[in-house]
Amino acid sequence: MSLKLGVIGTGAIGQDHIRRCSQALLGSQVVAVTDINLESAAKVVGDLGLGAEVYPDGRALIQAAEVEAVLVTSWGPSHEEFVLAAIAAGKPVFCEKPLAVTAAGCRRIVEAEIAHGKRLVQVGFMRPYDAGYQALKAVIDSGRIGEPLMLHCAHRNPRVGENYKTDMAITDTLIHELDVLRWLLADDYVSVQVLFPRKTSKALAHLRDPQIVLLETARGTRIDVEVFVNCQYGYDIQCEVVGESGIARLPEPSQVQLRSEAKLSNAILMDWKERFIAAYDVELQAFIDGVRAGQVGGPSAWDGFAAAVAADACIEAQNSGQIVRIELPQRPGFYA
Ligand code: NAI
Ligand code: ISE
Repeated sequence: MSLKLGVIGTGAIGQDHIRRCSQALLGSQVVAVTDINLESAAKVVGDLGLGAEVYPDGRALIQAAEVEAVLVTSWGPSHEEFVLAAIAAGKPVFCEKPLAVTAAGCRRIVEAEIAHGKRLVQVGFMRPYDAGYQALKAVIDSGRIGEPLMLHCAHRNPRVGENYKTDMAITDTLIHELDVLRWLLADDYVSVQVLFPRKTSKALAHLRDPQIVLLETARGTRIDVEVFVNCQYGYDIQCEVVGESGIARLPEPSQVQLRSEAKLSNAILMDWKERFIAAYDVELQAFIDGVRAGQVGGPSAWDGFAAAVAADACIEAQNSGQIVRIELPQRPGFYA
Protein backbone atom coordinates (compact mmCIF):
# COMPACT_ATOMS: atom_id res chain seq x y z
CA MET A 1 0.00 0.00 0.00
CA SER A 2 1.31 3.45 -0.93
CA LEU A 3 1.86 6.06 1.78
CA LYS A 4 -0.84 8.72 1.41
CA LEU A 5 0.73 12.17 1.51
CA GLY A 6 -0.75 15.62 2.05
CA VAL A 7 1.31 18.60 0.78
CA ILE A 8 1.00 22.13 2.24
CA GLY A 9 2.37 24.76 -0.16
CA THR A 10 2.33 24.29 -3.93
CA GLY A 11 5.00 26.83 -4.90
CA ALA A 12 8.39 26.04 -6.45
CA ILE A 13 9.64 23.25 -4.22
CA GLY A 14 6.13 22.04 -3.34
CA GLN A 15 5.43 21.33 -7.02
CA ASP A 16 8.80 19.70 -7.40
CA HIS A 17 8.25 17.41 -4.39
CA ILE A 18 4.68 16.58 -5.52
CA ARG A 19 6.03 15.59 -8.93
CA ARG A 20 8.80 13.44 -7.48
CA CYS A 21 6.52 11.73 -4.90
CA SER A 22 3.86 10.96 -7.48
CA GLN A 23 6.04 10.23 -10.53
CA ALA A 24 9.65 9.44 -9.63
CA LEU A 25 9.73 7.76 -6.20
CA LEU A 26 8.37 4.46 -4.97
CA GLY A 27 5.70 3.84 -2.34
CA SER A 28 3.82 7.13 -2.07
CA GLN A 29 0.81 8.87 -3.48
CA VAL A 30 -0.16 12.54 -3.09
CA VAL A 31 -3.83 12.49 -2.02
CA ALA A 32 -4.22 16.02 -0.62
CA VAL A 33 -2.79 19.47 -1.32
CA THR A 34 -3.38 22.99 -0.11
CA ASP A 35 -1.94 26.49 -0.52
CA ILE A 36 -3.05 29.94 0.65
CA ASN A 37 -3.55 30.43 -3.06
CA LEU A 38 -6.18 27.71 -3.58
CA GLU A 39 -6.32 28.37 -7.32
CA SER A 40 -2.64 27.58 -7.66
CA ALA A 41 -3.11 24.37 -5.64
CA ALA A 42 -5.98 23.32 -7.90
CA LYS A 43 -3.90 24.14 -10.98
CA VAL A 44 -1.02 21.96 -9.77
CA VAL A 45 -3.44 19.06 -9.21
CA GLY A 46 -4.79 19.54 -12.74
CA ASP A 47 -1.40 20.06 -14.43
CA LEU A 48 0.13 16.97 -12.85
CA GLY A 49 -3.02 14.89 -13.43
CA LEU A 50 -3.24 14.01 -9.71
CA GLY A 51 -6.39 12.57 -8.23
CA ALA A 52 -5.74 14.69 -5.11
CA GLU A 53 -8.24 16.71 -3.11
CA VAL A 54 -7.62 20.42 -2.51
CA TYR A 55 -8.15 21.27 1.19
CA PRO A 56 -9.11 24.77 2.39
CA ASP A 57 -6.03 25.11 4.64
CA GLY A 58 -3.10 23.31 6.19
CA ARG A 59 -4.86 22.43 9.43
CA ALA A 60 -7.80 20.81 7.61
CA LEU A 61 -5.34 18.82 5.47
CA ILE A 62 -3.42 17.58 8.53
CA GLN A 63 -6.67 16.49 10.22
CA ALA A 64 -7.99 14.65 7.14
CA ALA A 65 -8.34 10.91 7.79
CA GLU A 66 -6.93 10.01 4.36
CA VAL A 67 -3.63 11.87 5.00
CA GLU A 68 -1.06 9.52 6.58
CA ALA A 69 1.97 11.82 6.41
CA VAL A 70 2.48 15.52 5.70
CA LEU A 71 4.97 17.49 3.56
CA VAL A 72 5.34 21.14 4.60
CA THR A 73 6.62 23.19 1.64
CA SER A 74 5.03 26.56 2.42
CA TRP A 75 6.95 29.74 3.40
CA GLY A 76 9.27 29.44 6.38
CA PRO A 77 7.19 31.49 8.88
CA SER A 78 4.27 29.03 8.53
CA HIS A 79 6.36 25.87 9.18
CA GLU A 80 6.20 25.84 12.98
CA GLU A 81 2.40 25.92 13.12
CA PHE A 82 2.02 23.05 10.64
CA VAL A 83 4.73 20.86 12.15
CA LEU A 84 3.23 21.28 15.64
CA ALA A 85 -0.24 20.44 14.27
CA ALA A 86 1.12 17.30 12.58
CA ILE A 87 2.81 16.19 15.81
CA ALA A 88 -0.42 16.83 17.74
CA ALA A 89 -2.24 14.63 15.20
CA GLY A 90 0.48 11.95 15.57
CA LYS A 91 1.37 12.15 11.86
CA PRO A 92 4.90 11.96 10.42
CA VAL A 93 5.95 15.25 8.83
CA PHE A 94 8.67 16.19 6.35
CA CYS A 95 9.31 19.93 6.72
CA GLU A 96 11.35 21.96 4.25
CA LYS A 97 14.08 24.12 5.74
CA PRO A 98 13.98 26.12 7.92
CA LEU A 99 12.18 23.96 10.50
CA ALA A 100 11.06 27.27 12.06
CA VAL A 101 12.36 30.79 11.55
CA THR A 102 13.74 31.13 15.10
CA ALA A 103 15.52 28.82 17.51
CA ALA A 104 12.65 29.31 20.00
CA GLY A 105 10.20 28.00 17.38
CA CYS A 106 12.38 24.96 16.68
CA ARG A 107 12.69 24.31 20.42
CA ARG A 108 8.89 24.18 20.73
CA ILE A 109 8.86 21.52 18.00
CA VAL A 110 11.64 19.54 19.72
CA GLU A 111 9.68 19.63 23.00
CA ALA A 112 6.42 18.57 21.32
CA GLU A 113 8.16 15.66 19.58
CA ILE A 114 9.84 14.49 22.78
CA ALA A 115 6.47 14.69 24.58
CA HIS A 116 4.95 12.58 21.78
CA GLY A 117 7.61 9.96 22.56
CA LYS A 118 8.63 8.94 19.02
CA ARG A 119 10.33 10.70 16.10
CA LEU A 120 7.85 12.14 13.62
CA VAL A 121 9.85 15.00 12.05
CA GLN A 122 12.37 14.93 9.19
CA VAL A 123 13.80 18.32 8.16
CA GLY A 124 14.37 18.98 4.45
CA PHE A 125 18.14 19.44 4.71
CA MET A 126 19.04 17.52 1.56
CA ARG A 127 22.79 18.07 1.38
CA PRO A 128 23.70 15.12 3.66
CA TYR A 129 21.99 12.97 0.99
CA ASP A 130 24.09 14.49 -1.85
CA ALA A 131 26.59 11.98 -3.27
CA GLY A 132 29.34 14.66 -3.38
CA TYR A 133 28.99 15.63 0.30
CA GLN A 134 28.83 11.93 1.25
CA ALA A 135 32.08 11.27 -0.63
CA LEU A 136 33.69 14.29 1.04
CA LYS A 137 32.61 13.06 4.48
CA ALA A 138 33.96 9.58 3.73
CA VAL A 139 37.39 11.10 2.94
CA ILE A 140 37.38 13.17 6.16
CA ASP A 141 36.24 10.21 8.27
CA SER A 142 38.91 7.95 6.70
CA GLY A 143 41.64 10.17 8.20
CA ARG A 144 43.40 10.54 4.80
CA ILE A 145 43.75 14.32 5.13
CA GLY A 146 44.21 14.29 8.91
CA GLU A 147 42.12 16.43 11.23
CA PRO A 148 40.17 19.21 9.44
CA LEU A 149 41.70 22.58 10.30
CA MET A 150 39.96 25.03 7.95
CA LEU A 151 36.99 25.01 5.57
CA HIS A 152 36.58 27.45 2.67
CA CYS A 153 33.02 27.42 1.37
CA ALA A 154 30.82 29.40 -1.00
CA HIS A 155 27.05 29.46 -1.52
CA ARG A 156 26.28 31.45 -4.66
CA ASN A 157 22.92 32.02 -6.32
CA PRO A 158 22.68 33.82 -9.69
CA ARG A 159 20.11 36.28 -8.36
CA VAL A 160 17.28 36.65 -5.82
CA GLY A 161 13.86 38.33 -5.87
CA GLU A 162 12.94 41.65 -4.26
CA ASN A 163 11.41 39.94 -1.20
CA TYR A 164 14.81 38.52 -0.26
CA LYS A 165 16.23 40.48 2.71
CA THR A 166 19.73 40.64 4.22
CA ASP A 167 18.86 38.26 7.10
CA MET A 168 17.56 35.67 4.60
CA ALA A 169 21.15 35.17 3.48
CA ILE A 170 21.32 33.37 6.84
CA THR A 171 17.85 31.85 7.44
CA ASP A 172 17.16 30.86 3.84
CA THR A 173 20.59 30.32 2.27
CA LEU A 174 23.44 29.81 4.78
CA ILE A 175 21.13 27.52 6.81
CA HIS A 176 22.16 24.71 4.42
CA GLU A 177 25.85 25.17 5.35
CA LEU A 178 24.92 25.51 9.03
CA ASP A 179 23.40 22.04 8.81
CA VAL A 180 25.71 20.22 6.42
CA LEU A 181 29.04 21.44 7.85
CA ARG A 182 28.03 20.40 11.37
CA TRP A 183 27.21 16.95 9.93
CA LEU A 184 30.39 16.85 7.83
CA LEU A 185 32.67 17.61 10.78
CA ALA A 186 30.59 15.96 13.54
CA ASP A 187 31.24 19.13 15.51
CA ASP A 188 29.18 22.08 16.79
CA TYR A 189 29.71 25.81 16.31
CA VAL A 190 30.87 28.03 19.16
CA SER A 191 31.15 31.49 17.57
CA VAL A 192 30.41 33.53 14.48
CA GLN A 193 31.28 36.85 12.91
CA VAL A 194 29.77 38.29 9.72
CA LEU A 195 31.71 40.63 7.42
CA PHE A 196 30.32 42.70 4.57
CA PRO A 197 32.73 43.24 1.67
CA ARG A 198 32.15 45.89 -0.97
CA LYS A 199 28.51 45.57 -2.10
CA THR A 200 27.76 44.31 -5.60
CA SER A 201 25.97 46.81 -7.87
CA LYS A 202 23.74 43.90 -8.97
CA ALA A 203 21.91 43.71 -5.60
CA LEU A 204 18.78 45.76 -4.87
CA ALA A 205 19.20 48.78 -2.56
CA HIS A 206 17.84 47.06 0.58
CA LEU A 207 20.10 43.96 0.32
CA ARG A 208 23.67 43.69 1.62
CA ASP A 209 25.33 41.22 -0.72
CA PRO A 210 27.82 39.48 -0.61
CA GLN A 211 28.52 38.48 2.98
CA ILE A 212 31.32 36.45 4.58
CA VAL A 213 30.38 34.30 7.57
CA LEU A 214 33.26 33.20 9.82
CA LEU A 215 32.43 30.27 12.08
CA GLU A 216 34.48 28.49 14.72
CA THR A 217 33.71 24.98 15.96
CA ALA A 218 34.15 23.44 19.42
CA ARG A 219 37.30 21.63 18.21
CA GLY A 220 38.75 24.89 16.84
CA THR A 221 38.12 24.34 13.11
CA ARG A 222 37.70 27.70 11.33
CA ILE A 223 35.13 27.99 8.54
CA ASP A 224 34.61 30.83 6.08
CA VAL A 225 31.46 30.83 3.96
CA GLU A 226 30.95 33.37 1.20
CA VAL A 227 27.22 33.92 0.68
CA PHE A 228 26.71 35.74 -2.62
CA VAL A 229 23.14 35.65 -3.91
CA ASN A 230 23.49 37.90 -6.97
CA CYS A 231 26.63 36.39 -8.46
CA GLN A 232 24.97 36.32 -11.92
CA TYR A 233 26.98 33.47 -13.44
CA GLY A 234 25.37 30.37 -11.90
CA TYR A 235 24.28 28.32 -8.87
CA ASP A 236 27.60 27.43 -7.36
CA ILE A 237 28.23 25.49 -4.15
CA GLN A 238 31.84 25.09 -3.03
CA CYS A 239 33.42 23.39 -0.05
CA GLU A 240 37.14 22.83 0.47
CA VAL A 241 38.40 21.09 3.61
CA VAL A 242 42.01 21.79 4.57
CA GLY A 243 43.32 19.01 6.78
CA GLU A 244 46.65 18.42 8.55
CA SER A 245 48.05 16.44 5.62
CA GLY A 246 45.87 17.14 2.59
CA ILE A 247 42.96 18.97 1.06
CA ALA A 248 39.58 17.55 0.01
CA ARG A 249 37.10 19.38 -2.20
CA LEU A 250 33.40 18.85 -2.83
CA PRO A 251 33.20 17.42 -6.37
CA GLU A 252 31.60 19.52 -9.10
CA PRO A 253 28.28 18.16 -10.38
CA SER A 254 28.95 15.91 -13.33
CA GLN A 255 28.63 17.76 -16.66
CA VAL A 256 29.77 17.01 -20.17
CA GLN A 257 33.14 18.61 -20.85
CA LEU A 258 33.11 20.44 -24.15
CA ARG A 259 35.94 21.12 -26.59
CA SER A 260 34.47 23.52 -29.08
CA GLU A 261 35.25 26.83 -30.82
CA ALA A 262 38.78 26.85 -29.44
CA LYS A 263 37.53 26.48 -25.85
CA LEU A 264 37.54 23.75 -23.23
CA SER A 265 34.43 24.26 -21.08
CA ASN A 266 32.05 22.81 -18.50
CA ALA A 267 28.53 24.16 -18.04
CA ILE A 268 27.59 25.60 -14.63
CA LEU A 269 24.08 24.80 -13.38
CA MET A 270 21.75 27.74 -12.80
CA ASP A 271 19.52 26.62 -9.92
CA TRP A 272 19.13 24.45 -6.84
CA LYS A 273 16.49 22.25 -8.47
CA GLU A 274 19.07 20.82 -10.88
CA ARG A 275 22.11 20.98 -8.60
CA PHE A 276 20.53 18.85 -5.87
CA ILE A 277 17.96 16.90 -7.91
CA ALA A 278 19.30 13.49 -6.87
CA ALA A 279 19.68 14.51 -3.21
CA TYR A 280 16.01 15.62 -3.06
CA ASP A 281 14.98 12.26 -4.52
CA VAL A 282 17.04 10.32 -1.98
CA GLU A 283 15.91 12.38 1.06
CA LEU A 284 12.23 12.02 0.20
CA GLN A 285 12.53 8.33 -0.62
CA ALA A 286 14.18 7.91 2.79
CA PHE A 287 11.24 9.72 4.43
CA ILE A 288 8.67 7.57 2.62
CA ASP A 289 10.54 4.33 3.40
CA GLY A 290 11.11 5.40 7.00
CA VAL A 291 7.45 6.20 7.62
CA ARG A 292 6.35 2.92 6.02
CA ALA A 293 8.81 1.05 8.23
CA GLY A 294 7.60 2.98 11.32
CA GLN A 295 10.98 4.71 11.77
CA VAL A 296 11.44 8.36 10.75
CA GLY A 297 15.17 9.18 10.35
CA GLY A 298 17.37 11.73 8.57
CA PRO A 299 17.93 15.32 9.72
CA SER A 300 15.96 15.63 12.95
CA ALA A 301 14.10 18.41 14.72
CA TRP A 302 17.24 18.70 16.89
CA ASP A 303 19.33 19.31 13.75
CA GLY A 304 16.77 21.94 12.71
CA PHE A 305 17.10 23.52 16.18
CA ALA A 306 20.94 23.41 16.12
CA ALA A 307 20.99 25.17 12.73
CA ALA A 308 18.50 27.76 14.00
CA VAL A 309 20.55 28.49 17.15
CA ALA A 310 23.55 29.18 14.90
CA ALA A 311 21.38 31.21 12.51
CA ASP A 312 20.08 33.43 15.34
CA ALA A 313 23.70 34.13 16.35
CA CYS A 314 24.64 34.89 12.72
CA ILE A 315 21.85 37.47 12.51
CA GLU A 316 23.03 39.07 15.75
CA ALA A 317 26.53 39.11 14.24
CA GLN A 318 25.23 40.72 11.03
CA ASN A 319 23.69 43.52 13.09
CA SER A 320 26.50 44.05 15.61
CA GLY A 321 29.61 43.36 13.53
CA GLN A 322 30.96 41.56 16.63
CA ILE A 323 32.02 37.98 17.29
CA VAL A 324 28.92 36.32 18.78
CA ARG A 325 28.96 33.16 20.93
CA ILE A 326 26.84 30.22 19.77
CA GLU A 327 25.53 28.25 22.72
CA LEU A 328 23.77 25.02 21.85
CA PRO A 329 22.19 23.27 24.84
CA GLN A 330 23.05 19.62 25.56
CA ARG A 331 21.45 17.27 23.03
CA PRO A 332 18.56 15.33 24.64
CA GLY A 333 19.02 11.54 24.78
CA PHE A 334 15.90 11.24 22.59
CA TYR A 335 18.03 12.45 19.61
CA ALA A 336 21.16 10.41 20.40
P1 NAI B 1 7.40 29.63 -3.08
O1 NAI B 1 7.11 31.04 -2.72
O2 NAI B 1 7.66 29.29 -4.50
O3 NAI B 1 6.22 28.68 -2.58
C1 NAI B 1 5.69 28.74 -1.28
C2 NAI B 1 4.21 28.44 -1.38
O4 NAI B 1 3.69 28.34 -0.06
C3 NAI B 1 3.42 29.54 -2.10
O5 NAI B 1 2.63 28.95 -3.12
C4 NAI B 1 2.56 30.16 -1.00
O6 NAI B 1 1.29 30.64 -1.47
C5 NAI B 1 2.40 28.98 -0.04
N1 NAI B 1 2.08 29.33 1.33
C6 NAI B 1 2.68 30.28 2.08
N2 NAI B 1 2.12 30.31 3.32
C7 NAI B 1 1.18 29.33 3.33
C8 NAI B 1 0.27 28.85 4.32
N3 NAI B 1 0.22 29.40 5.54
N4 NAI B 1 -0.52 27.81 4.00
C9 NAI B 1 -0.48 27.26 2.76
N5 NAI B 1 0.35 27.68 1.78
C10 NAI B 1 1.17 28.69 2.07
O7 NAI B 1 8.63 29.19 -2.17
P2 NAI B 1 9.59 27.92 -2.35
O8 NAI B 1 10.82 28.34 -3.03
O9 NAI B 1 8.81 26.78 -2.87
O10 NAI B 1 10.00 27.67 -0.82
C11 NAI B 1 9.12 27.03 0.10
C12 NAI B 1 9.95 26.49 1.27
O11 NAI B 1 10.90 25.55 0.77
C13 NAI B 1 10.75 27.57 1.99
O12 NAI B 1 10.80 27.27 3.36
C14 NAI B 1 12.16 27.45 1.40
O13 NAI B 1 13.17 27.85 2.27
C15 NAI B 1 12.22 25.95 1.11
N6 NAI B 1 13.11 25.63 -0.01
C16 NAI B 1 14.03 24.67 0.17
C17 NAI B 1 14.93 24.38 -0.81
C18 NAI B 1 15.99 23.37 -0.57
O14 NAI B 1 17.00 23.41 -1.25
N7 NAI B 1 15.80 22.45 0.36
C19 NAI B 1 14.91 25.06 -2.11
C20 NAI B 1 13.85 26.04 -2.21
C21 NAI B 1 12.99 26.29 -1.20
C1 ISE C 1 16.52 28.53 -1.39
O1 ISE C 1 15.39 28.61 -0.54
C2 ISE C 1 17.24 27.26 -1.15
O2 ISE C 1 17.02 26.53 -0.23
C3 ISE C 1 18.41 27.07 -2.02
O3 ISE C 1 19.01 25.82 -1.82
C4 ISE C 1 19.39 28.19 -1.69
O4 ISE C 1 20.52 28.10 -2.52
C5 ISE C 1 18.75 29.55 -1.90
O5 ISE C 1 19.65 30.57 -1.51
C6 ISE C 1 17.48 29.67 -1.07
O6 ISE C 1 16.85 30.92 -1.34
